Amino acid sequence: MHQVTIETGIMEANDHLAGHNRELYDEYGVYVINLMSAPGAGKTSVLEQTITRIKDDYKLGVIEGDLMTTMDADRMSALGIPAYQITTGTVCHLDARMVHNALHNFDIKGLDLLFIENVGNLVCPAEFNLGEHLKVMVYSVVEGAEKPKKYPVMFHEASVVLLNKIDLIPYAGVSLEELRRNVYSVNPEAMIFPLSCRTGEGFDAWIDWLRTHLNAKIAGKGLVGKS
Ligand SMILES: Nc1nc2c(ncn2[C@@H]2O[C@H](COP(=O)(O)OP(=O)(O)OP(=O)(O)O)[C@@H](O)[C@H]2O)c(=O)[nH]1
Ligand SMILES: [Mg+2]
Repeated sequence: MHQVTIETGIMEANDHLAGHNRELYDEYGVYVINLMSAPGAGKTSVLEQTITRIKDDYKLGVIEGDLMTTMDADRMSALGIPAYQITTGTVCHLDARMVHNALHNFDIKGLDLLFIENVGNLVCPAEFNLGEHLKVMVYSVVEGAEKPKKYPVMFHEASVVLLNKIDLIPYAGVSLEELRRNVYSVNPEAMIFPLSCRTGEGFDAWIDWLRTHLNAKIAGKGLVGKS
C-alpha cells in the first residue's frame, strides 16, 4: 500500500512536469514524437531512414536517451540534424524532468518536429509521459508475434506501431498477420506500418502518413495524440 502511494506520487509529479514540457512545445510550435522500443528494435535506424526522407521539408531535432554513450546522438549529428544526448546512468526510461532539463541546454525554437528516442526498454518508457504529442513504438518482428499480449502496455499506449525488420521474416518464421492481430487485440486503434530499415520496404506508407499528420498540425488543424 505504502509503495503504491509513492508510485502514484512519482507519476503525478511526472505528469505535472510533462504538462510544462507540453506548454513549451506548443508555445514554440514544435510537434514532439516519443519513439520507444525494446533495445535494438531499430529506433535509431528508423530515425535515420525517416529523417533522410523528410529533412529537406521540415526543421528537425532529436533528443536521444541512453544509459551510456553518445553513439545515437552522433548518428543523428552525422545526418546534419541538431541532436542532444541524455545519459540516464542506470535509469531504464526517460522521464519528464530529464527532458525538461535537456530543454535548458538544447534550443528547440524554430523546429517543426522534435523526435525523442527513449531508452531501449519494452516496459518502463511507456509509463512516463514526456509531454509529447505522439507516441510511436518500434517493434522488431523477430521478437515474436506473442509479445503484444505479454507486454501490452507500450503497444496500448502507442498511437503508431512500426513493425521493423520485415526483411528477417523468412528467417524468423514469424507471422505478420498474427502479430498484427495481437497488436490490434491490445490497441484496436493503432496505426500499424510493417517496414524494413535494411531494404526500405514499407517506408513510403509510414512517411506518407507522417507527412499528412505533420502538415495538418502545421496548418493548425489540431491532431489527436494519446498523451
Ligand atoms: N535486418 C535488419 N536489421 C535492422 C533493421 N533495422 C535495424 N537493424 C539493425 O538492428 C540493430 C539495432 O538497430 P538500432 O537502430 O541501433 O536499434 P535501437 O532501437 O536504436 O537500439 P538502442 O538505442 O540500443 O535501444 C542494428 O544492427 C541495425 O543495423 C532492419 O529493418 N532489418
Ligand atoms: Mg538507438
